[in-house]
Amino acid sequence: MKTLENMTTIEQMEEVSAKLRERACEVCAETWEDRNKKQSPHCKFGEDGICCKNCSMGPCRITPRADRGICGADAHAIAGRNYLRTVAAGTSAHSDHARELLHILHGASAGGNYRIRDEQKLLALAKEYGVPVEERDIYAVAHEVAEAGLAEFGKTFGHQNFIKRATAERQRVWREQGIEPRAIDREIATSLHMTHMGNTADAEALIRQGLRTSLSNGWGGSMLGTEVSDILFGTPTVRTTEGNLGVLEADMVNIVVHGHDPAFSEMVVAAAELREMAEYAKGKGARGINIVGLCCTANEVAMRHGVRMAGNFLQQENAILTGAVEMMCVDVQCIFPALAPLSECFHTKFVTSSPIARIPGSTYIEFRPDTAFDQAKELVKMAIDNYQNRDRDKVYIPSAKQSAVVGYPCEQIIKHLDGVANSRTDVFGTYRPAIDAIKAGVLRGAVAIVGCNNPRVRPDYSHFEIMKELLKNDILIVATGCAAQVATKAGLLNRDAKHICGAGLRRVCELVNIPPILHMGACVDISRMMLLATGIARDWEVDTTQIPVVGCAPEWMSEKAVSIANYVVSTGLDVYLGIEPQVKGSSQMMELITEGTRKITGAGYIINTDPHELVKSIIDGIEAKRAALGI
Ligand code: BF8
Ligand code: SF4
Repeated sequence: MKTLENMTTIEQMEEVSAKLRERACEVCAETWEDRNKKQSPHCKFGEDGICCKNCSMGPCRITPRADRGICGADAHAIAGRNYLRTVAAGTSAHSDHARELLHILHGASAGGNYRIRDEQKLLALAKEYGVPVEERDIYAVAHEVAEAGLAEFGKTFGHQNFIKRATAERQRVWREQGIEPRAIDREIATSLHMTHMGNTADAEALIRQGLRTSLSNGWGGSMLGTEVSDILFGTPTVRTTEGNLGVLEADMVNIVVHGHDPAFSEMVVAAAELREMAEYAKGKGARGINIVGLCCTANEVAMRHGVRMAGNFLQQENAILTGAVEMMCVDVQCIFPALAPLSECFHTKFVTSSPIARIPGSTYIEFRPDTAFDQAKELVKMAIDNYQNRDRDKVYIPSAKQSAVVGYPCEQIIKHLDGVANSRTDVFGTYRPAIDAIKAGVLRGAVAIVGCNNPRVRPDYSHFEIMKELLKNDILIVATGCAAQVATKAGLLNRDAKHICGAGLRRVCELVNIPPILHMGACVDISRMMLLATGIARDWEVDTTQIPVVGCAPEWMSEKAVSIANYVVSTGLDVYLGIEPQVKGSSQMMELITEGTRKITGAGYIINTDPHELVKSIIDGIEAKRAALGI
């Protein structure tokens, strides 16, 4: 029987990082640790959100001597505007990712680079959009669905289509509170307009627009991104894979795909799997091609192909520091510009592919849907050719890796639950078995752990501590993004991890044959979590805000994370944050994000930078929800 001893601890992960950092010194390279030191202490005005440079009379900063900017904007207006701009930027990133995918769907064809992999999902979406399907070619349907999806970005009137998927109560709340999301681009533009010099100075109005904009992400852009990825590349299914830097191979051509948009990585993975490429690699003295993922791309390709995962956000430099990576190819988001100079210290080719993420010092090969597969083959060949340039003396591949079970979109969760209740025909396709387990107290509730890692706290540590404690307390975890990668590296996505769970959760894991942390995908897939919470609430016949399910981002850092946190709160789920949002300089904003939103959506943030205190408040929060439901 395995125990926690079989897990990889944070100390062990840190030991590996320290060794790799030493190597960085040897090759005169910098890492985020070095740059973090130089940036510390951080600018207090920025940290508190009270620096405004929205016009060139500024920048203006709020100090004890100056309680208003030149135009008269106070700390609340400035912090509120900065916060709303953050939500808008995060919304734009997720939504633009979806837009790219919709264009690819629009160009998909039977003989082309991109094809339909999940017809059922496409037909279901067509039905939702009112696109006729009878006696039509599947690609004609796909193109019309893509047009309908693209229309969500700039629709002249009305609201996001997917909000109809929410509970009736949620829809009522959004309508009555005036935060139903309109066109995605409109919400982003409105946010930028409201925060332009001389416009909104009222913190609550800025918060409300933040909620509305975020809803156009969670129940708009992100949800579209997930739907279209599933249609084009297949809805993920349960697979076993491995994670951490030990997945790099000493005698193979190592290619790392990093970023977010699966349109790129899918092609590179497909090209790397070609027999001709394997033969070519052998001809160059390698045992074969080893393709691995980083960050959210890792989650995407692991869930759909079982591709192994090299690590999360703060591990991106470590991958190159192994000296064993022939090529790192990236698309968009969460890519350190530092990878370019770092790659130059090794033989690694650093390839950028999107006009959205241009990085000096990289090899830029713009990826185009019509030539995607040929371009991917060229890239793989380029990586193979680079194998001979690897300096064996510079190679250090840490041995640490863990096996992981991944690929639990809502469809798979339901399927597994059905397995438990297969003798009861009345529960087919529902979350009722999970609800029964929660009602009986076998499971106390569920937490969605999401987000990045962040040098502001000990990286990965908060995730790990919170996860262990929740599992011990019979709380099921669903995870995405870099949080899911922490669980992978630690070994918590292993079915054997049930042994560190409380008796109730362990029993459920055994019965359903699942790990105690369900990997639901990339950050864009937090939309899946919204549908999961909605499905549970619906089958329970309550609203999402009542169920003992919450969100937690222990080490978040990106603008996308702020947009996500806002749509999770808008969906009625409390969000527990381990990093403080940059609004501390405004008492009104602090009140609004923790309490004020409760009056609007029924949920808010609970912030605590101590992971042990944070997890205690999560457990208390879940127990309070249970008590309110009378269970
Ligand atoms: O979208 S968790 S560091 S990789 S932002 Fe980025 Fe954060 Fe990782 Fe994915 Ni999400
Ligand atoms: Fe200063 Fe107002 Fe201009 Fe901001 S908008 S920089 S507070 S004058």
